Amino acid sequence: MPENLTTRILREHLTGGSLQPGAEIALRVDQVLLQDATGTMCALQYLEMGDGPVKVGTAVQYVDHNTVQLDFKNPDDHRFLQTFCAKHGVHFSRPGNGICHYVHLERFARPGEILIGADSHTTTSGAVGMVAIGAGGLEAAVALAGIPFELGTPAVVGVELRGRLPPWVQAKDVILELLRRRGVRGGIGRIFEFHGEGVGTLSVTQRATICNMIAEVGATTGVFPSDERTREWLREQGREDQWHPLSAEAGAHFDEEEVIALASLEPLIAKPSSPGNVVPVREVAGTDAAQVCVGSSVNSGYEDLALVAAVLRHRRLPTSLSMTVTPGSRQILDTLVRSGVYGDLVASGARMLEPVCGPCVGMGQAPATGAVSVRTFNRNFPGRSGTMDDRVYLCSPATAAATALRGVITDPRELGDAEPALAPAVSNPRAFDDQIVPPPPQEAARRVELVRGPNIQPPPPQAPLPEELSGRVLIVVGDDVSTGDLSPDGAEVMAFRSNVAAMSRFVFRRLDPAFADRAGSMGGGFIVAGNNYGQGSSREHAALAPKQLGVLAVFAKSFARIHRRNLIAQGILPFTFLDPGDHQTLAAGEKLQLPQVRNCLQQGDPTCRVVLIDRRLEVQVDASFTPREREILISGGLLAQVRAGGNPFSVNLGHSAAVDQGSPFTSPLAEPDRPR
Ligand code: MIC
Repeated sequence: MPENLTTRILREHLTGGSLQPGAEIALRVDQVLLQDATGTMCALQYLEMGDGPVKVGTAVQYVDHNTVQLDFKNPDDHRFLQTFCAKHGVHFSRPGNGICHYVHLERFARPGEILIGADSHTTTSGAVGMVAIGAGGLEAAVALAGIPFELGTPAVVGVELRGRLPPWVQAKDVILELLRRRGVRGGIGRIFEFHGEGVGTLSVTQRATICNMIAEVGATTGVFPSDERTREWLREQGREDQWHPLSAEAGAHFDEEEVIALASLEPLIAKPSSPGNVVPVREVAGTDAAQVCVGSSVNSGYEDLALVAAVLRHRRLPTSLSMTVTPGSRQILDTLVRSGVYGDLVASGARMLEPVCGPCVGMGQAPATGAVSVRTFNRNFPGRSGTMDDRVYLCSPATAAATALRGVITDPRELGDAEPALAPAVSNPRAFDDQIVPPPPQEAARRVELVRGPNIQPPPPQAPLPEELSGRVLIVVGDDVSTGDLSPDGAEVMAFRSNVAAMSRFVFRRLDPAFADRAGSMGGGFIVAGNNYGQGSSREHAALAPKQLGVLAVFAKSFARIHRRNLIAQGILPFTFLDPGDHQTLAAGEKLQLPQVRNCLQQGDPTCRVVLIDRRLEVQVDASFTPREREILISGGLLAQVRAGGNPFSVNLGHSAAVDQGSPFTSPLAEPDRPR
């Protein structure tokens, strides 16, 4: 049968299992992407598995999330990461170089390779024909250790693109169209592969926009072919030698099919407070907007910002409106300056931000009470902007520019038939290569001392699953709870990403401010949830922090992909209800017992029993874990399992001593003669 591109890349990297839908496979990893907000925990967990250089071809640590340095915590993380990289063979991209996904696309992404990244939008690199998958920090650490990445074989959805986008309709509208069709759960367990004549009409950065937000559909990733446009991109980046053509074979089979006629699309917008809440812009046109934010790991490319500048050239923003613009990388920033685009934006009254994640993760620029904020970002989960009852809309740069100009949500087609001409890009792609520091030779690396500040503390320990679990239901939540509710965005909480105990105080802050105290007084317990629990980011803190509070298992109608993996990696049992109606049965405060749960997993039973002690009731939950998942859960987590040498695909890390779990205010890692 003619093969699609996804299957080809997976097959070429297969180290175990077989490529049958749903069956477990193990994949050789070529590249690992890390960012600072998930990177510190990743590094600490790597050090708990072993020492020495990472065992992956290319690993890059970016600093782009926690860049608001309100006190010592974030700079301490940066310094720790910089020394970790130098000591362990990882490239280090200093703060200001840009948002990890843009810089990775510019400097490292390669057709045909596999990238695992500790960030859900790692999928962006699919734009050049990579299989690029987001994962938790611990899973990224395992990949750094050279252990293949394991997953259930995803279904491949072929998305045929026909024709060409009309004026004012952009790549963002293509992915918003997919979100309109499928919602935020419609991509779970799937890779979306784009093909058809319309593909060639899209540049690599347009493809990156689509791949970035494929994460919002819940997908494993998105993949574009590597074609002449890819070659053009790599040439512009001074890396044409890394190009080779890749595409699906003619008549390739796909498990599911979608067709998008590009010419028939219109400007779309996601209303508050879900990326899946998509309507045509014309339906909400005329809504007052107080803020417009352009940028983030999506729509921060040169063409995105140059279009906004062209719309605003020689115009002034309405006084009632505040606008921010974020370039995706130092290279893009430089191009904006050389091409005159920066000047046009400044003159319009826009606030120019540095190339970091910034307002996309609630690092400043929170909207005013009740105000509408129109953003080109990828997520608008409730409260993510920093304002708890925010009203954030997601749209393309064209719609954002038209909205900024008029002060009300505006369909950009109202600005005329043709888009304005863009200032030609004057760029110097390799000018900043030396800002990404390659790791030193091994001899020098050995002499590097890790510098670990007082806020950097080890993750909660992993202990084997006991024979039975008991405790109370701590909270019952509904559908689509995002990881932002478990591990909130913003400068205040994210500064505790390397201190799980401190961070755990903020779990469910928005939905139930007393949660942490209650979990503490009850000695831990269970979470009951609806569909798509843990949607959104890859932050394993959404599992680490509940673990710190003693959460033992989550019962949900369904789980988001990465969060489910993070729960398993941290030894929290993710059960789905056999009867979704049981979501109503398990009330908050209910005392539960899971008798013989260890045995249930050991036997591979398809279901486990949950006893409601006071009501003498019993419900059955789905326990159809894969053999590997069962093994991890029984060990108490992925770290425990790898350290016990239990990983079926594991390589010898050469070493497995634990990092000192002692005083957080001393730095055991900095002691040069400490045997490790
Ligand atoms: C996001 O967009 O939600 C983030 C912030 O980039 C996260 C990573 C994190 O929480 O550190 C993600 O996408 O995984």
